[in-house]
Amino acid sequence: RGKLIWKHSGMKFLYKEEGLNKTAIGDFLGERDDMHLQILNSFVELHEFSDLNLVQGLRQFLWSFRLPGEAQKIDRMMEAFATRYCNCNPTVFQSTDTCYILSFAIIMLNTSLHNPNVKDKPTLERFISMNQGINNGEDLPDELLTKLYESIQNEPFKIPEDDGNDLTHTFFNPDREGWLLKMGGRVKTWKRRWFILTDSCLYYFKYTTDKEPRGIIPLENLCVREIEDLNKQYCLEIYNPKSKGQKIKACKTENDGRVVEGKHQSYRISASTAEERDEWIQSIRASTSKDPFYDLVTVRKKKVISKAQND
Ligand code: 4IP
Repeated sequence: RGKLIWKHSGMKFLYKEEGLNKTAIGDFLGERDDMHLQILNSFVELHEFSDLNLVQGLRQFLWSFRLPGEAQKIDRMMEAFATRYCNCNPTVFQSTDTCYILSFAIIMLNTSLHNPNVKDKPTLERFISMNQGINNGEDLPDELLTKLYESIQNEPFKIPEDDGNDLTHTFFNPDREGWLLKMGGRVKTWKRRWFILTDSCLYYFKYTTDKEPRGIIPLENLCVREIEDLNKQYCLEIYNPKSKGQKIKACKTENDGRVVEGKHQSYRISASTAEERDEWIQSIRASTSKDPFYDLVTVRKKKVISKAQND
């Protein structure tokens, strides 16, 4: 009993004490063993979410500590949050998974709307359509999603000790565009092409104003490295580390306009300065390393949508 009382006052201390390092609290609460899980649950139970909408609940929760950077820790904390929110508001969602998925969608929306580096701002309509089917196969009411969207639009989350290493930055995908020289696949001619990197895909165009790309290289499962070339300076290479000697899955446009499969075993690309090459390598790397947070949410989405289909 004494232990329990100690635990409870210890919890209140984490919850109430001003000036405690919120990064340390986040790391501590995210640990996996039973003791830490119990502490996490007790900590989350000190939050009162009754009659708060999900954004209001998240505002309170995300201000009480700083979310750690590790995906599994975030998963445990968001799970505890969703469970508590649903206990406080039992009629809003059909399952805690729904609440969990929507919480992530809101955190990502916050990033997209308020991070100046994100150019493509999602509209309310897109936010609604992105969340179709997440209520165990059914749609959440438009009024609810509209309210949550507007709340984020009007006021971003306040996040403690923002040192650039939190979720709002993790969800930001770097984009890059510029002129580069590319070597052909079978015929090794160098062509100057306008490259655009977006959504883990590399597109190249003959002219910056072209609507259709000449080629598209999906970067999933590919790697990038610096490489020496006898004829060109500042080269990088995009290659598949697992299937050497095989063609990379990509597509290109022939001179007669037909779209065909790419013929490259690797893509050799030359930049005009070492700095530019390094920036491209960095951006390509960032977009090929899959974001672990998307995986967390994807798994749940599949679960709640297929649950409904099997019912
Ligand atoms: C072409 O050489 C161009 O370099 C193409 O680049 C390239 O296609 C061809 O490679 C290569 O044969 P010529 O124009 O001198 O014939 P682009 O399409 O940018 O014009 P890639 O696949 O690099 O786009 P292969 O693999 O089709 O031979």
